[in-house]
Amino acid sequence: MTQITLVKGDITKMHPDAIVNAANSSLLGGGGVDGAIHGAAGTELVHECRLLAGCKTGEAKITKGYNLPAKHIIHTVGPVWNGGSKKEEHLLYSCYYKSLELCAQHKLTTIAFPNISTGIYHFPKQLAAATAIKAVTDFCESEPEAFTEITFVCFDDENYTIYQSLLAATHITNYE
Ligand code: AR6
Repeated sequence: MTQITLVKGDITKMHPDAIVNAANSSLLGGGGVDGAIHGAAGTELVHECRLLAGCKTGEAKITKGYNLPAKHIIHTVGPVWNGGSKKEEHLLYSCYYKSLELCAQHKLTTIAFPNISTGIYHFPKQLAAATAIKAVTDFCESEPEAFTEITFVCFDDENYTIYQSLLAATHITNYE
């Protein structure tokens, strides 16, 4: 049984087995949550990232967490919102699903996600939240024993409010 948790705050302060980074395809750092994660993890992170040779949109790669409280980082590249006709929804779903698959392959049982693509990449927040929740619930249905806890970490009030109401409507009540 997986507990789905909603929190408001900074993902770099959290202690799950893995936190997810909303990276770009270079994996070499950037702004937003990516900048915060690289800043908190320290410069050794970018050295490991260089060895990964980038990442395609909708895919995910794993590194160590270095100075972060989280042991690992799953780097995934969300889609840039382009009006909705460029498979953005499918690609965002894939970011969440493949991050979970990669964690499960490494026997990691707790994971925290930021709201991928909803910042600099301008994905509409309501659709992004619905897509994220769908990917997580689909994964939990197919592999109910893989995770003990999956956390959605919202940095801004708007995302937090959207997740609160969507999770309530989905009857997922194990959130803070
Ligand atoms: N903890 C949790 N969430 C955060 C934090 C934090 N410390 N900081 C920001 N957010 P964004 P994207 C939220 O722009 O849209 C980078 O330059 C933020 O409020 O970080 O996927 C990459 O290198 C928003 O809801 O990522 C890429 O080039 C969410 O994280 C590009 O930005 C995602 O916003 C990726 O854009």
